[in-house]
Amino acid sequence: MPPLSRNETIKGESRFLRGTISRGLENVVTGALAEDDTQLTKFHGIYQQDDRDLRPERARKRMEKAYIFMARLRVPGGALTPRQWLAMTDLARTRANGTLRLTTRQTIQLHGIIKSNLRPTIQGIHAVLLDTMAACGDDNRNVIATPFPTSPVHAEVLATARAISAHLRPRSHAWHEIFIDGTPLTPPEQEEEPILGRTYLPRKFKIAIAIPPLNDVDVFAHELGLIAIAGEGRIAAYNVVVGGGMGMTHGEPDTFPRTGDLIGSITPGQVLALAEQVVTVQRDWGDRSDRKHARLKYTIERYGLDPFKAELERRLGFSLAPARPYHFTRSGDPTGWLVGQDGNAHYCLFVENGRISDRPGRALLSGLAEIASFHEGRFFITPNQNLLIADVSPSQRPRLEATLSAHGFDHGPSVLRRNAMACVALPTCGLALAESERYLPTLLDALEEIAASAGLAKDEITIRMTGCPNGCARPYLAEIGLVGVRPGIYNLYLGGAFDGTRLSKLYRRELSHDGILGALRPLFATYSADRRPGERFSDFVIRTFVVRPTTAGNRFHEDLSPDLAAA
Ligand code: SRM
Ligand code: SF4
Repeated sequence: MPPLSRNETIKGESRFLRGTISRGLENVVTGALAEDDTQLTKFHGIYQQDDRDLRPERARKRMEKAYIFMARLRVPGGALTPRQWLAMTDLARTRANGTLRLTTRQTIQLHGIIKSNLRPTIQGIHAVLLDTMAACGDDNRNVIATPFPTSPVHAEVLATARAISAHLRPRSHAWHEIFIDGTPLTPPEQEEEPILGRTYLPRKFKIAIAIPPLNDVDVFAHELGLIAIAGEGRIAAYNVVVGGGMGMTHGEPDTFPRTGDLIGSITPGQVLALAEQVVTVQRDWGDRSDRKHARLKYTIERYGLDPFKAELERRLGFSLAPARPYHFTRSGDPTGWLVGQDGNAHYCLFVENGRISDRPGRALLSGLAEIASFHEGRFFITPNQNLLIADVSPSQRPRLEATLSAHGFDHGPSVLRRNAMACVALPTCGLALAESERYLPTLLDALEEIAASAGLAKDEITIRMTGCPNGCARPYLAEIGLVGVRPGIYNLYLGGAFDGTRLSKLYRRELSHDGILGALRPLFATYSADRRPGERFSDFVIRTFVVRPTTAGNRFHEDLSPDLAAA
């Protein structure tokens, strides 16, 4: 047996996620925590980072890095009340870097929190009945679900997302003890983790629920995907997808993104048992020696899908029913005004790369805080870094629009921009190889011009960028994916399906800004001239042999064009 990874020992010796975090928070000699504790804080939704922009200067001055922390909320289904929104705005202003960052998993990150502000931040989150538990770490992450109340089954799906999240959450009281109360609610030796186990999961675990025809959650990118099958205003069944994931490492072909496999269907009453047993199979079968191969997608590749399904059904004590028919039409979010069958109006606000801030000419943080002060409905963060202002009464609609306009909100970004997203990357992400959130807007300025001159100004094409191959903005499911290699240089992927059902393929390696434009300009021109009626950009590049389709997740690195394969 290969030796266990270091993280397994850290978890096992942590006394259910306590480590020495409490002591570290009180140590004023350094702005950092002990190294092992930085692995444990992830289970509490907290990452230790440093401002990478400041690294050279601080190194020159022989100062320690500018340590800061990121706190990520657990918000199943993305739903927040206006009061909670206001509290998060206040924390962003008083304890963090003055911004709220909406994420691709339907939650909020607060960046730039210094160590002495961590406890007050988490207490401020707790005060409005929110938490950051299991938002990161080797556990079940924020459960995401289609946020649009326009679907008649949305309320049921939201309740299911919340129930799964509560069921799979760590049972340890460490979060309360360290950040809220200070005293143990339960002595650690009396605690138990009946589902996750003493050493928790081998790696992160992700769940999404989609309501067709919208695949806004990218249901095939998750360890466990549930596709709600509606019947007469209620959910009749959920189709079950297992083994999806995005991350890979450049130059290591045994790491790859993978779309999940559809293995059958269950009734709504079976959801919690199913989620629990998919987790326990992965808990027991997942690779605990090599974290690069520890996700469920590799467990399924190693054991095979049929043995995995057989073990799952054995643990469940029942067989899955055959999968039900379903149809997706798109990924991403429909932005702008939407009206539900009950007549309620909802405004899906496009938030560029999820960053909500006040900057000259565009005070989105203040504008949304003002809206939260009079809005009587709910807010939903979408899985595409946007914000849905839900349940807007007709009388409030003009006030909402006027408030957005008064704060410089742009109601008319191009369709290209509305279908684009980028991960955080620099300066906070310790793993970033290149810019992403700070660079994509500039690239889009140029691509908008190219698209317009090719006659594609009104065409939806999904573009996603990440600063490294980990895949946080799910670039391998975009029609155009750009993945950072080193500063200013990106690999270009093409052919991910518009509805999120097919992975992309590497098209060009190591492109600069001009290289990206040079590669896409002729493709936009031929697409505009030669496409078939209704043909999507990604389907066109496959039909015209620009790239070959990825037919299964583990074939992502195969069937490259001859020049790339040879390189
Ligand atoms: Fe991610 C690590 C940001 C969604 C795959 N991700 C990170 C870290 C925490 C960097 C780190 O470990 O030090 C990034 C923090 C950056 C920062 O400064 O804020 C980070 N990931 C994000 C967010 C904020 C991107 C965004 O711009 O919205 C998303 C937060 C989600 C949330 O709210 O929970 C985010 N990350 C994703 C997704 C998309 C998804 O889940 O749908 C993926 C791909 C799906 C998947 O997991 O396969 C993703 N993040 C990763 C990976 C690669 C994991 C792998 O096993 O392949 C890492 C690195 C790791 O875990 O070692 C990573
Ligand atoms: Fe950081 Fe890479 Fe994730 Fe971007 S994709 S946030 S660079 S880990």
